[in-house]
Amino acid sequence: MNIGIVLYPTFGGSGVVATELGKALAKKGHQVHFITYAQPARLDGFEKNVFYHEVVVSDYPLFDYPPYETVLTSKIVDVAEHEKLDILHVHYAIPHASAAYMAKQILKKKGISLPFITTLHGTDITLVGKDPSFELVISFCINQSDIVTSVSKYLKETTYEHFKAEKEIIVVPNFIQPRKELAPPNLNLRRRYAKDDQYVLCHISNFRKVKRVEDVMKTFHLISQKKDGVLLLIGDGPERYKMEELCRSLRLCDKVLFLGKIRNTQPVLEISDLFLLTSEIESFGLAALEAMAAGVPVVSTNTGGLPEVNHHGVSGFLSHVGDIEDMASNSLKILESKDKHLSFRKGALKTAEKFEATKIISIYENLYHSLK
Ligand code: GMT
Repeated sequence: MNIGIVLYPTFGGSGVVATELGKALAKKGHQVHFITYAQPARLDGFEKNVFYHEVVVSDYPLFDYPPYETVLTSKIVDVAEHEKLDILHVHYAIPHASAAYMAKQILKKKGISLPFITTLHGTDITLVGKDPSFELVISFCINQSDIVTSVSKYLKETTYEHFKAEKEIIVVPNFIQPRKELAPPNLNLRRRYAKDDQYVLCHISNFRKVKRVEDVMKTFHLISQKKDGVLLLIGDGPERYKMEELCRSLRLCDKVLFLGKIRNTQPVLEISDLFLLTSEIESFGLAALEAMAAGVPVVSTNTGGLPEVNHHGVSGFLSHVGDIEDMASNSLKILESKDKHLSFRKGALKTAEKFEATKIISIYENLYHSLK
């Protein structure tokens, strides 16, 4: 099939899922056309059957806001017509589903049919969507999509709660490629960051407020009072400076490493003993799943879709949002002995297997075929 994928190209989970999905579909022989405003973060190779169409919005002095949605719509129409798209898969309702709807209408006038699937990832529904000014458009786009999917049961229920969605929402979780089996850490790499008797704690996010990264630092501070270790922070974003200040005031700077926007997080996960995710809300928590797929147990909050991913007492532990004492005590439970740690590592990997890529990609493929 010829498949168009519209996504946000940044480091966010929705962009990662959309890019990995497209790359996997291309490997299966489909022609995949990515449509967005910049080269997607995980689309760095030269891969067969993969095409990238950049949406360029010119800066016009009359406009206070660049008309991205209009230019995106034109690009979708152009790609659909000339690349003979069979289907369009848009990730995020705003503004991708509305651009898809508009493109579909334009193409219809030309005698071309373009069914589209909308995948809801979270921020469009849980945060932005609750702003009443978006509600009308999002509800409309959900109902006009040929198929709507959401990445968790939680997100499906929240969407029905806050929007006038009449359409059936199909839950298709995020996916990963789990390790075949647990492997010992790469000691040469690990020793660059930690001594052999120190644990390695890791957090990966875009440092948005919703991630409550200060709770990562505070939890680490509490753990450090009982056990010596290091904290590796991957990513960057608006809360970075606050984090640096907190790190200084807690006198933790020699134990905390800000490693920035590392594209391939695998090697970091492979030397980590524990992953911490302290978010206020997470519709799924792909970062936690990626850690589990590398055999790293997760201590997270119990919010949104996280309990669907991180299984309490098996792949890690869940705590209430903001309960740093509980998160620290749970972390220590996992780190307290080699045997305990190993059983949680096994539990993490086993739980991650439920989200194995080939299974989930086939679900999307079947949905595409159902619209052909
Ligand atoms: O979490 C972010 O800040 C990025 C965001 C995005 O829009 O890319 O991630 C959302 O989609 C991911 C992929 O489905 C989910 O794993 C994340 O949980 C979700 N983020 C939130 O709900 C805050």
